[in-house]
Amino acid sequence: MIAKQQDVSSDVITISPNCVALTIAGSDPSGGAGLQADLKTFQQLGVYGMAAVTLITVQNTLGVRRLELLTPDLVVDQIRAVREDIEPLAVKTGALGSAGIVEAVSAEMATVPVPVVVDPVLVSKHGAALADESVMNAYRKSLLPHATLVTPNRFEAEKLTGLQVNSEESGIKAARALRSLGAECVLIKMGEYAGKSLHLLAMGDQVLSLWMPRLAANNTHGTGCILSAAITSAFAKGNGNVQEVVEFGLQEVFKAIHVNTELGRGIHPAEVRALGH
Ligand code: PXL
Repeated sequence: MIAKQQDVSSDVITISPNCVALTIAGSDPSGGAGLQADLKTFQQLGVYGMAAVTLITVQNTLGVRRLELLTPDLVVDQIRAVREDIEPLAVKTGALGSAGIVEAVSAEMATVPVPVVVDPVLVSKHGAALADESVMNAYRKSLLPHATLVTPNRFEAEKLTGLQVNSEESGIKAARALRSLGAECVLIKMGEYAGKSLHLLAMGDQVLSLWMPRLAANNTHGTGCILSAAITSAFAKGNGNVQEVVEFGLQEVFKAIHVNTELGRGIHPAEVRALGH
């Protein structure tokens, strides 16, 4: 039987061409982190998402079992193909995996005229190393000078600066040091202090301490990716005020942790649910 064709012309919506973002990141097949979290976050926040893959993880909510890197030229080819056709209005980088990929992506970022959010996925929020010293060096030398905003956790801030980061004061010093490495703005995710969650935002000569209530929740898988993706979405929508986009991102993560997915037997994923279903 042939279905009757429906008149859908009244259902066609046109999206603003100004709402396109690109993530350059690794795959998490369980959907909680990596490029999957980025794309879902873009979508929920009204941004058309594109993704260039850097690496593939084999993981679920219990942990990562395997990791395979793509070659730097394959990563670059994806970025160029996309940009020749659809120029994003903001870009974010997630897990890049090797010094070669960091350097190749950095050379592409040098030609990007829009905000670049760099989430340096180097050390897990529990302190486990995810990248070796050569990757660290490549971030320092090649990618940070192209970052509009870099969003390390406190362990990543330590690795990138060589400074100890274990207090608000030492975090402020590290944030300034990261700016002097070339990042325009810096957001350090400090974790829990005095029962609250602390983020330090360095812009120009200023370093702001941003405090949020701390939630005792188990659905925090992917929150780092969600934060940088939400910030990238706000940039893609045309907000150039860094403090505003960072505060927007922090609110979205706070709300995403309230979405109790209860999925998986490990750390449950957080999820942005801005569309109301
Ligand atoms: O949240 C950091 C991160 C980024 N990218 C990928 C990941 C993870 C953490 O699991 O798997 C692909």
